[in-house]
Amino acid sequence: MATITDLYSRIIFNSRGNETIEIDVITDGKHLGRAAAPSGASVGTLECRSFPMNSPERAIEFFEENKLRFVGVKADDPEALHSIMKDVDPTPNYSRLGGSVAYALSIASVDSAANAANIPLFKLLNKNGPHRFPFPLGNVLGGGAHAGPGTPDIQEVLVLPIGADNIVEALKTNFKVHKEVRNIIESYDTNFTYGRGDEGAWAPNVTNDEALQITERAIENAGFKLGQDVAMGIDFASSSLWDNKVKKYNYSRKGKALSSEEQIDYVNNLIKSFKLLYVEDPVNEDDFSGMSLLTSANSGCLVTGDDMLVTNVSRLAIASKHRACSGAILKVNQAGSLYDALQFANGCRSEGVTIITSHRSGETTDSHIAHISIATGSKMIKTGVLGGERLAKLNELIRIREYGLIEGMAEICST
Ligand code: 2PG
Ligand code: MG
Repeated sequence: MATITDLYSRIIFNSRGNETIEIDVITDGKHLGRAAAPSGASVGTLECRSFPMNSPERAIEFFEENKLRFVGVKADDPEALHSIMKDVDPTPNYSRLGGSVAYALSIASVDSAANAANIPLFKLLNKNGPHRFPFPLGNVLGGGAHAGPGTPDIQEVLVLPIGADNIVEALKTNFKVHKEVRNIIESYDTNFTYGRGDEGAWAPNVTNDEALQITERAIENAGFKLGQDVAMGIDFASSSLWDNKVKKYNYSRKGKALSSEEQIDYVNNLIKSFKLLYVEDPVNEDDFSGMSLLTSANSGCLVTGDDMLVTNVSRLAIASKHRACSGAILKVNQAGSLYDALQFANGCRSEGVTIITSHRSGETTDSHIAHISIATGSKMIKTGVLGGERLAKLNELIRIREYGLIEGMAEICST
């Protein structure tokens, strides 16, 4: 059983060129575990605080002052680590320690324990399985908080290779559609310069509806059948569109505003028109009733909470009461420590809510979420299509094949 003997921290840079925290955990004097925290651009109000006083430097200082408290802890025990973190910082949102430290420390710790035991991380986190590959949910065209003016208000148009038999085929499918999307964009946006947003999705000057039409055509042009080989999804990131003063969704880039009822009609129509298998945050983060209407009307579509649930068990409890979500995004850094996120995953499983493990728009080249997605029984992993920091996770899934421990892809259509 690996015991923590040394800890080191530093500031490194993420894919947006912003500062983030990286932590090294050493167990038994020799086994290195390392993790760095990601960060979001469309951030849920109730996510934990990334850094104390918004300062990565302050986060490092505070960690260094307190790090000896973690020496001697069993590195494979996320709960033990969590209880010391809570002792050091009893605030509910990690406002003293910083969610980035909670993230990096808790993941570096299990990373080190897995190295010490010479087993893959997913196996350390979930010994008995079942272990299945998640389907990669790929962002092919986007706008919103992840791209500049002129791009769609909708944050992400996503593709899901539901016909793929294995992870390599699934990844190839997403790459093919992503390439084809670029070809089709050229006929819509004649000034298109192949610009891409924070997550590697194309960022053209097109309307929301055009973005969806382009993706639908790209799927067909790439030789796939919509709804059979490849399904489409949308992350509306609606809280970024919601104007609480006038109680409307502000599609400002396209010059319109929708009431709550109109937004629900719009989403329902899109689900039907594009056979969407997945919609994320289709209404603002506090509209549990609106979400519930969408969930009950669309049994074939995963109506998923991201900013609504913020990987938080109390939010999941409210959502469950309303039967608001059939899917839940799991982002460890929204919750703080790995233990918090694993508790959330347990809650989702007992409520029958499908888990989708997700990256953030600001990422590092860490690949741990590939393992976390398998360990939590996630049906999908949402981690983009292109960009080094996205491929780090996708390529790790390919390496995981070599352990021979995993039998196949998750079952997607369980809604
Ligand atoms: C989201 C994420 C990832 P961000 O909204 O789902 O795609 O974006 O990390 O900016 O919150
Ligand atoms: Mg989201």
